[in-house]
Amino acid sequence: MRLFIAAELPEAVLEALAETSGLLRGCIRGRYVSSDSFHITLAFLGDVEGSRVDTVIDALDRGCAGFAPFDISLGDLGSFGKRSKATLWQGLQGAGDLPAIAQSVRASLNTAGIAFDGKAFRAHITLMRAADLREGALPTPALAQGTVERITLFRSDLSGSRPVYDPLHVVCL
Ligand code: 2AM
Repeated sequence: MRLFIAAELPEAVLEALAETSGLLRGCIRGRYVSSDSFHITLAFLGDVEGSRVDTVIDALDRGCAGFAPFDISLGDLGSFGKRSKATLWQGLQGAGDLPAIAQSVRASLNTAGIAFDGKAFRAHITLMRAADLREGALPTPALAQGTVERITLFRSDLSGSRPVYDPLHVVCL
């Protein structure tokens, strides 16, 4: 099964992201991430054997041990990839303990022998995929802050018309 570990986002931040997504709908073409799917990925594991899931959960628990809830605040819009087919995201002005948790969880996955995408962690919330940024200025994004309280192991199901993310295990900080 396809797995990733992500920070769940506080309500005020989710509302601001939905507002930014609404502003983008007026000016940028592409595939919008549904507002019930916003998250910040800490580690993308990809396909993992079902028999290894307990090991992943154990590594996630260990990686998050000792961390307490912390505040984050939304920042500017940014993009990855080609301007004609970009991943468009909103970044963070204040990331709190997110980089430290990402590092700790990744170290714990390494120790457990669980593979993951090794690209450097860059805190972002994807709002659109295949976005055409060649025309039209980006809007000023809505800003908000709130407290991150949960780090979650998600299963990603890509079999339907849009990705569905099911929580398999939640760590309450
Ligand atoms: P993205 O939003 O920047 O695309 C589920 O696919 C989550 O895992 C998304 O948040 C996605 O980040 C992230 N992710 C990180 N590395 C990935 C990869 N190599 N393939 C697919 N998703 C990846």
